[in-house]
Amino acid sequence: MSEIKKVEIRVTGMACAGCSGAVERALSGLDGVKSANVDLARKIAYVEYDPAKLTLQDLKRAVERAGYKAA
Ligand SMILES: [Cu+2]
Repeated sequence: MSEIKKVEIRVTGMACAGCSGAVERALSGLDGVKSANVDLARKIAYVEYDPAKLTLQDLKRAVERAGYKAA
């Protein structure tokens, strides 16, 4: 069993709760993501994921596919 990693990803381009919900769904839908919570006011996505299945880069790509910028 591999260790779960926690990261904070800065997400820009979100304007409302619909946006943060879309980012959460994009991240949660990835195989290997245990949890994804987006703080709209702080513009940060808090993600717990399995590094054996995904990289940080994969998480950022999912955010960008949903239409937002990840840093
Ligand atoms: Cu929105």
